[in-house]
Amino acid sequence: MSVLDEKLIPVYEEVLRRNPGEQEFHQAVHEVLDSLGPVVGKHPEYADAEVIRRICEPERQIIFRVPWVDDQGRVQINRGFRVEFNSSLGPYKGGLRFHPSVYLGIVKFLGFEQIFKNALTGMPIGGGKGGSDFDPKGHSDREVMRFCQSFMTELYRHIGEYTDVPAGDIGVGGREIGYLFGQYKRITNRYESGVLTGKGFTWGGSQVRTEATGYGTVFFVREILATRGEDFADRSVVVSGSGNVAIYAIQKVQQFGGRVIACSDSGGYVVDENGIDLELLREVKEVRRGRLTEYADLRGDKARHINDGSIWSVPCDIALPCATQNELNGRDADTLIKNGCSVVAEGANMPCTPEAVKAFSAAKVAFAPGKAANAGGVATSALEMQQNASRDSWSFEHTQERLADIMRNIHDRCLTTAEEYGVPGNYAAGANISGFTQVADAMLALGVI
Ligand code: NDP
Ligand code: 2IT
Repeated sequence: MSVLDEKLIPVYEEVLRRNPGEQEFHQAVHEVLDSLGPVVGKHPEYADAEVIRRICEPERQIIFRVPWVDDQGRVQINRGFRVEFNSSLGPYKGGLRFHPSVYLGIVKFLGFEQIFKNALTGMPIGGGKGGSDFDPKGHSDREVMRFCQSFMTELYRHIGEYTDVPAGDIGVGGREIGYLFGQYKRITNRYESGVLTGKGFTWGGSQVRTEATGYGTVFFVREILATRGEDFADRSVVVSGSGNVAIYAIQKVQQFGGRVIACSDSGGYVVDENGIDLELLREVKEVRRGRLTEYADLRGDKARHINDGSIWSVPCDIALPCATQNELNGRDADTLIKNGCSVVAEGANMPCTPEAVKAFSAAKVAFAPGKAANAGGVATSALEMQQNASRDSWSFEHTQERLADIMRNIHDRCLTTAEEYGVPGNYAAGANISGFTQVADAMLALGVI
């Protein structure tokens, strides 16, 4: 890891001391602090008011028991989390992740990232995140429903349209949001559409929210390419993951004329040189909730499934990590660089390790950090909240146009801020500084709270 500005070292040491064992949270904090050296020099008022130390401490952390009964009649116990990190710009906003790896350190890292990401969208939303170590994979729809109902039976008292507005993330899609919303409605006896986003279109959801994160990432890359007078036509692209973000990133790349030649899940990756068959992928993943091995079987000779090694060994012009944190390490970055990759954009949250980011920077590969490049999902959630508040519903075209504008603004904001603080072309520093200063200014205005 790089060395922090001397004023920020005690802040980081305090984070390590107060949050032992939460490695992903430490990493996320370090990555932001790493960009703030030029900011503390220019703005002594932030240090005077201890803004950075306050930002690193969540406003509220909720941990709860989630008991439920499985299809065999056995009682199962999971752990639920909601970390309400920062509400200076609006109600806490951020997804829920259901995955066996979830513990407090993961939820805090995601909540911390969310503060700055949400600021970058320009929408009035604070930062939060939640989830559970429950794994929806391998459970029946009824088990998932009973789990979601139990989860919401505790969570409902902490959330609300003006308080905290969860959405999806890994393992939480339309099905789970439906069960969660149903239970919230039942307990509170309120049809409070604005309490959750990612709802189905016929019951308070927004057009484009399903597609928004993947589309947004590709819109962001389109802006990067445009700065060089380039576009997606005939570019080869590798997308990791094959869930919500990956599927719609693949769709938009294809619409823009690019060729996505590989994608993955936790069981390995497929290489499909003629381009991923999106219809088949959606059938396998969205309808059957199946594995990529099935995709490869159904694709016959056209695709190969590889269950060891790294998807990043597949040569490409553009790499879009869209699966999970720390899935692309320094070695992977070196391979991508050697193979001529010139743009990397994070559809997932913190998929690139610090070593990978450093390698991209040294090789002058354009690197778009998740806070900026995957902000389209939460931005469209904020558009869903807007529609719920006004009891309105917009067309697909209009909503997609708003999303494209938001991604263009974030792109430009990153570049302008990077330039202003003496790190031209550094999207990661631009995103961190721009998101941070907006939140810090609001915190100064609101007093010591
Ligand atoms: P999904 O659950 O729809 O898909 C996740 C994909 O990533 C699956 O293909 C899954 O494979 C793979 N994956 C997950 N965990 C691991 C792991 N530990 N190792 C290897 N592969 C893994 O989630 P999303 O597409 O919604 O989320 C993907 C990423 O995007 C996450 O980092 C999330 O935080 C981020 N994100 C999501 C947003 C959204 O709106 N949904 C918004 C912004 C960011 P398998 O099925 O085998 O587990
Ligand atoms: O990481 C993220 O930005 C999300 N999972 C989406 C959050 C949201 O509230 O839409």
